[in-house]
Amino acid sequence: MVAEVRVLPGDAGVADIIGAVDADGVAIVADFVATDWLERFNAEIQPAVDRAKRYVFGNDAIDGFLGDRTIRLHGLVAKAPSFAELMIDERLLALMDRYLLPRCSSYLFSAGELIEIAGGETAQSFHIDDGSWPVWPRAGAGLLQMNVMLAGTDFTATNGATLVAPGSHLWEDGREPEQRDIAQAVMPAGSAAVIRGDCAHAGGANTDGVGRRAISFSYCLGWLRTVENSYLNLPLEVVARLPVRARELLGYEIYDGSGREDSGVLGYYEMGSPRALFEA
Ligand SMILES: O=C(O)CCC(=O)C(=O)O
Ligand SMILES: [Fe+2]
Repeated sequence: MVAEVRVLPGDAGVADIIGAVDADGVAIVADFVATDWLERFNAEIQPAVDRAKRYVFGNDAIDGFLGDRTIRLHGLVAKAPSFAELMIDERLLALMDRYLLPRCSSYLFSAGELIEIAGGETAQSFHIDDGSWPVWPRAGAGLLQMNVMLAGTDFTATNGATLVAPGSHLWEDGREPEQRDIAQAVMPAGSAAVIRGDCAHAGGANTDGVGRRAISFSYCLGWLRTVENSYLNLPLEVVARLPVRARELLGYEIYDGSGREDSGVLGYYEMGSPRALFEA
């Protein structure tokens, strides 16, 4: 591995993060969350991690991608209420405004996933998360989503720190990362890697048996189907207690494309905004 991921200090401004992510498709921001927030989140989520059962699709490609020594949990804000603070973090939303608003009038929270890699897990295949949607060829298709990979525990070279190919968001279609293109997002707990949806990456191999916990979450263009079905993963009474901005991101607001995008309205609830659900 010779490539490197740029590491910005914890107080890096939005412009600095954008500068690095524009250039490389990825950047790490150190100390992105406070230690006490991370302790709170990890304590809240632990019972769900302990109960987690692996879902088997029976499709080798999907099951292999998700990993057989990896715990994955959705519905994060129902399992760990402190996640609500992270999903509406001001700096993150300023980044999403910059990357996603040029192509939609509002964006959505696409998925929040706890990804805990245990000993013996092998590396994932390289992919782009924009590949969730069948928009091919990729060249010229534009960015569909942005991912944030927060280290819930230390990410090390041997416990599965995310592998990434800096600059791959600018590659032509079909180019696969070679060894010299690959960097590893080695970072202490609390750091965050911001990864463009068109930047190639993969979960790393865990060869030392030390658990690697990621809080991986993404935002997508508001007219796409979200990766996670939060309408079903989050009970309505949980959603009702969330800040309004979090509810909007989860789709409890109408998508109004009738302005700049010259398109239509999506996500109606009874011919109006789902916001009405909380305004009784
Ligand atoms: O766990 C990781 O480091 C990466 C996981 C990933 O990229 C994915 O599941 O899409
Ligand atoms: Fe991914």
